[in-house]
Amino acid sequence: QTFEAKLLHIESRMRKKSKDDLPELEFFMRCEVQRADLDVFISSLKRVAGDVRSMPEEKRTDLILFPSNLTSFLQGYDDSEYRKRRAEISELAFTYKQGDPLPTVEYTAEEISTWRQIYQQLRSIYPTSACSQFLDSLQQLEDECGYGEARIPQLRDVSAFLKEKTGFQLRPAAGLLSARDFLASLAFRVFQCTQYIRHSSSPMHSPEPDCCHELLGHIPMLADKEFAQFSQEIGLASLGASDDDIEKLSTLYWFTVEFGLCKQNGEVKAYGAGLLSSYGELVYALSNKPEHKPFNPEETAVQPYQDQTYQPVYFVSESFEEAKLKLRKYSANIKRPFAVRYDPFTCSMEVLDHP
Ligand code: HBI
Ligand code: NLE
Ligand code: FE
Repeated sequence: QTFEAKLLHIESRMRKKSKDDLPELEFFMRCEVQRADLDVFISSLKRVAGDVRSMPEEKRTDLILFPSNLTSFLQGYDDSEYRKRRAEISELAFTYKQGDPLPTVEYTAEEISTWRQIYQQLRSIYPTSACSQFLDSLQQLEDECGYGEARIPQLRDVSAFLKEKTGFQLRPAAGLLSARDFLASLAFRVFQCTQYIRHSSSPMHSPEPDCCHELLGHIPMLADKEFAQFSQEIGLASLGASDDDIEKLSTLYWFTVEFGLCKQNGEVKAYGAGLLSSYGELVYALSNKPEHKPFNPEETAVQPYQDQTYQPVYFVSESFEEAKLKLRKYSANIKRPFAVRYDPFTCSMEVLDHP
């Protein structure tokens, strides 16, 4: 029996049936089929998959799901308590499904004390180190979204704030995702955030993302319209790109969104999230120790980078406007099998003809 089915989305993840089982690969798909073909469709899937389940009718939504297959997580910390806590918080992200309310975490006194220390130190140097867009957004987050040294803001509140400002929404992530998955979600104005906090022994720099990095580094920047647009455009450029191009876009992302510097009133300021969440690297990046080069996508995209310690080189943009225009020109030359246009009203992609 033949019929037509349109695959609208596919997402894979590792999932355990119960706590002590080995994780199995699970696929989550959204398809469009004629109602009359539905039973045949499901039974043909059953021939190739171990276990097929469909969503109950009332839970079927038109929301697009995002990939979240993890490449690596957990630094080799020697602290079993800490590892246990990380696993517990990561589990919230593993079991999260698109459309669920964002999970909240009750942070411990020790975790809040790490946050407080980071907040105090960074807050004192932001006025002289951070770009003006960051400072404006941080002020708003402090006024309207509970930011401050006393408590760690919850993703749920922050996501609602961002949605209002720039349409960005958050999704919990258990750790580092593959570059392709991470960039793809940016195309839909979805930002994947970790929820655990770095180990209390290294508050001033962590090689991995943690909630301090997401909340202090990324969120204030994503609340800026121009920057949100810039971030989404890197994501859009990644859709359908080859592995080589993903590697380049990922490097561009690294030297802009994570470690970018920009000029403001003749001074160099930080806008990269990896700098704005690390007191150690923020001070270092703006000192005369590292090299500063002008941002130029062709050159930046192939610059080797450091992901365990401070960068030897940073790229300086004249403005976000300039960075965006240069990135657009760069992206236009990426070869891909299809072109897409984002529809902000339905939050979905429209696939255009072959370019
Ligand atoms: N995953 N959760 C998470 N957070 C990131 O910032 C992140 C990632 N995966 C890949 C990645 N960043 C980098 O490769 C970017 O250069 C895309
Ligand atoms: N180095 C950053 C920090 O300490 O907050 C995190 C960078 C994540 C890519
Ligand atoms: Fe980051």
